[in-house]
Amino acid sequence: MALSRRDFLKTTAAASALSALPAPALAAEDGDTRWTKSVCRYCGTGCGLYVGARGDQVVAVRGDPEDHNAGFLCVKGALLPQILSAPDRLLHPLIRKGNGFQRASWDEAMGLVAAKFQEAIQKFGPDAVGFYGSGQGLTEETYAANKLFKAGLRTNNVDGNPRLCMASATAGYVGTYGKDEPMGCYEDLDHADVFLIIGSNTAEAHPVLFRRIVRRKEAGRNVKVIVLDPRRTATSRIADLHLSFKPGADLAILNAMAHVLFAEGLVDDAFMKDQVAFGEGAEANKTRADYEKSLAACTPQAAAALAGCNAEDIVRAARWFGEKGRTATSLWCMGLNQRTQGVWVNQLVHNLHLVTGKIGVPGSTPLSLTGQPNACGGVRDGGALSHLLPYGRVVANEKHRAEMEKLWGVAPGTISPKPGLPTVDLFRALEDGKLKCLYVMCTNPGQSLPNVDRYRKAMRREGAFLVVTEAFHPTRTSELADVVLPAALWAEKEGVYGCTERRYHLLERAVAPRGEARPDLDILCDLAARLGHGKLLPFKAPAEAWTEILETARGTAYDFSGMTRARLQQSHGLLWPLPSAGHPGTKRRYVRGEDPFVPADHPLRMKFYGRPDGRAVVWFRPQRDPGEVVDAAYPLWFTTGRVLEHWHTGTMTRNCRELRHANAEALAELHPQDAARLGVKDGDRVRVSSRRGAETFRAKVAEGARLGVVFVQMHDPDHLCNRVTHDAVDPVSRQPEFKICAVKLEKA
Ligand SMILES: Nc1nc2c(c(=O)[nH]1)N[C@H]1C(S)=C(S)[C@@H](COP(=O)(O)OP(=O)(O)OC[C@H]3O[C@@H](n4cnc5c(=O)[nH]c(N)nc54)[C@H](O)[C@@H]3O)O[C@H]1N2
Ligand SMILES: Nc1nc2c(c(=O)[nH]1)N[C@H]1C(S)=C(S)[C@@H](COP(=O)(O)OP(=O)(O)OC[C@H]3O[C@@H](n4cnc5c(=O)[nH]c(N)nc54)[C@H](O)[C@@H]3O)O[C@H]1N2
Ligand code: SF4
Ligand SMILES: [Mo]
Repeated sequence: MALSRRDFLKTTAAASALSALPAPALAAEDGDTRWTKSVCRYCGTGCGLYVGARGDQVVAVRGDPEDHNAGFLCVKGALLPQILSAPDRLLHPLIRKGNGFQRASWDEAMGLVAAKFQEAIQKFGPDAVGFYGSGQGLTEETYAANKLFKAGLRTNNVDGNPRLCMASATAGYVGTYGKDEPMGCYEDLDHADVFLIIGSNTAEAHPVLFRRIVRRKEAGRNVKVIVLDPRRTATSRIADLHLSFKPGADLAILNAMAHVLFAEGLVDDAFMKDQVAFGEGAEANKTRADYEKSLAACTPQAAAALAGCNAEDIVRAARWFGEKGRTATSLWCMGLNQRTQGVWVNQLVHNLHLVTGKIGVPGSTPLSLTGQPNACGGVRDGGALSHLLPYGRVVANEKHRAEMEKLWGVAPGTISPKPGLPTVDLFRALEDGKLKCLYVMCTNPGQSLPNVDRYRKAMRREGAFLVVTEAFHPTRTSELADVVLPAALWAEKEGVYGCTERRYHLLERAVAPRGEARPDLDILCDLAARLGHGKLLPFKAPAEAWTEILETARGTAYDFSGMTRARLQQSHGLLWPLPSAGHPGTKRRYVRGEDPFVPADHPLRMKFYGRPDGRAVVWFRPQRDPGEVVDAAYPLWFTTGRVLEHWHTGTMTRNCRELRHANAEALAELHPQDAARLGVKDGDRVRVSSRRGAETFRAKVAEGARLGVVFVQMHDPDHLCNRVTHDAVDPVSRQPEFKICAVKLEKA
C-alpha cells in the first residue's frame, strides 16, 4: 500500500511539533533563556530534548537534533512546560486529619512516616512494610529505595508499576535468552523490510518511533507493515495487512505463523541448528522435531476459526515475515504483556525470529516497546522488583545476595532470601492486614490498578498507613493517603533515565523545585536517616548515587561502568553494554563484532551468553483462554488503553490546556452493530459492568471497533475503567490482564 500524502500527514502530524526549530547548543544562552539538556518524562521512546528556562520558570522545550529522535517530539513532550506550574501542584507536605488533610512541616511529616514504619517493623517484622515505585522515577531514586528496603529494612517488598507493564516482556526475554532487555535498537527500524506490530498502538503510544517507521515505509522499498490488533487504530492506518481478531487469540495466530514458516521452508536450518535450543512446558531438552510435531495441529485454518479472522491473512503475514533475504522487526507492547498468557505470547514472538534467523542483523530484531521512560533503566535493570536485585541478579540466588551484600556494605545474610510480594499481592496484603505501611512513589495506583475499587478500599483500611510522594494533589491515590509528600518534578531535579533500546540519558536540573517540593532521592535519604539507615543512603547529590550504581553494574551482563556522569553529560544517550571509559556502547547485543561480551573469535555470529549453552530457546506455548471469557451474562469483551494526548492517569497531561481540550473525557468505543443492538447512540451515557464493578462512560460509536469488543481510555480520573478490569495475573510474570475481561453494557 502506498501512503497517500494525507495519510502521511495524519499519522505523523503528532510527531512534528517543534522539530523545525533550530537546536540550541549544549547549555547555551539564547537571549534570556537557559537551555539544559534533558529527556521527555513521558513514554519509553525517551526523546532527547532541551529545557528552556527563564529565571525560575521553564518556558519551552525543543527536541534534541543530535539524539535518536532527530529533534522530533510528540505533542505531549512539546507541552511539558505547562505541567510544572499547574494549579494543583502540591507545594507542602500534608497529614491526614479525619477525612481531610492538614498542612505540615517536612519534619513533622517525615517524623510521622518514620515512626509508623519503625513501629510496624518492630511489632510485625520487616515484611509488614513495603515500597511501590515506578518506571518514571529516576534511576538514582529507584536504586535508593531498593537499597533502603532490601538492605536496610530487610524486606523484599519492593515492587512497582512496571509489574503492570513490562513484567511479561521481562520474563519473555529471560526465558528465551537468559537475560532481560531487547538486543536490538531503534536504528533497526531504518533497516526493516517487514514490521510485525502486535498489541501496540505505536502511533499513539510511541509517536516518534512510529514516525520513524512511517519514514522507512515512505522510502518505498516494498516495506510491509503487519498490524495485529483487535481494533482498527491510528497504527493500523499504515498497515499493508491488519489482522483483527478476538482478544486473546494471538497465541493461536503466532503458532500458526510458525506452522506456515516450517511448512513453506521459510526457516533458517543452520541458525536453528547452531544457535537455538527447544523446549515445551517446563522442559528445555526438546528437539526441533518435537517442536514441529507440536506445531502440526496449529494450522492457519484452526487459528482463524478460533480467532475470528481469515486463514489467508495468517498465511500472508507468515510469508511476508519469513521471505528469504528480507529483514523483519517485531514491535509489541501492552496488547501482549497485559495478559494472563503474557509471557507465553512474548515467547511466541521471539520464536518467529529464532526459527527464521531474523535476529541480530540490522533490521531484524524482536523489539519490545517499553512503556515508561525509566522502566528499563531504573526498575528492570536496577532490579527494583520484589524478586530481583540490581543488574540481572535475583533474590532467590544466594550468590547474588552475597554479591549485593558486599557491594552494599551490609553483613552477610542481611538480604532476605524470600522474594517479596509482586504488585497485586502487595495490595492484597494491605487488604488482609499483613502489610501495615506502604510507601508509594511516582505512581497512582488508586487509579491504575486493575479491579481498583478493591485496592482503593485496602489503601484506606483501618490500620493501613499509606505514604504518597506526588507532584499534584489531589490524585486518586493521594486522596487515600495518610501522608502526602510534595515531590519535585522532572525538570526540577537531576538523574538518569534508561529507555527501550538500552539507551541511558542524563536529565539535568533546569529550575528549582516549586514551593517546598523535594526530589524523591532527598526524601528517601531523609527517611533512611530517620530509620537509622543513613549510612546506606549517604548521598548528598544524585551523582554520588550514580557512582555507586556503576559499581553494582560492573562485571554483570548489563555492564555500563564506563558511563560516568561526565560522559553522560556530553552524550546524547549511550547504549549499554558499555564496560569501559572509552567504549562506544553497543547497538546490537549478543552479536559478534558489536557486543563486547561476545569474543571476537566466536565461531557463530551470535552468542546468547545469558544462557549457559549460549543458545536461545524456542518454546512451544499453546493457545489458552484469557482469565475471563464472555458468556451470556457478560457478553462483550472489554479492553482498555491509551490515546495520544494523555499520559496514564492524566495528572500531568490533563493539566495542559490543549491536551485537555483535545480529549477531555474517557470514551467507551463500540462497534456500530453493537451500538444499534443496545440502542446506544454516539454521545449517550452507557454503563459498563463486569463481575467486579461498574462505571459509566460516554459512548463513541466507532467504525474501527471490533464487533463484540468495547475499548475504554484509561486517563480519566472521574470515569475509572479499572473499576471494571480484571486483576487476574500471568502465573510467571504476575502481570495483570488489563487487556481482557467480560462485560455487559447498557444505556445509563
Ligand atoms: N499517549 C500515551 N503514550 C504512552 C502512554 C500513555 O499513557 N499515553 N503510556 C506509556 C506506557 S507506560 C505504555 S505501557 C505504553 C502502552 O502502549 P500500547 O500497548 O501501544 O497501548 P495500549 O493502548 O495500552 O494497547 C495497545 C493495543 O493493544 C490492543 N489489544 C487489546 N487486546 C489485545 C489482544 O488480545 N491482542 C493484541 N494483539 N492486541 C490487543 C488494543 O486494542 C490497543 O490498541 O504506552 C506508553 N506511551
Ligand atoms: N485499565 C488500564 N489500567 C492500566 C493500564 C492499561 O493499559 N489499562 N496500563 C498499566 C500500565 S502499563 C502502567 S505503566 C500504569 C501506569 O499507572 P501509574 O503509574 O499509576 O500512572 P501515572 O499517571 O503515570 O502515575 C504517575 C504519578 O506520578 C506523579 N509524578 C510525576 N512525576 C513525579 C515525580 O517526579 N515524583 C513523584 N513522586 N511523583 C511524580 C504523577 O503526577 C502521577 O500521579 O497503569 C497501568 N494501568
Ligand atoms: S514520543 Fe514519547 S518520549 Fe517522545 S516526546 Fe512523545 S511522549 Fe515524549
Ligand atoms: Mo506501562
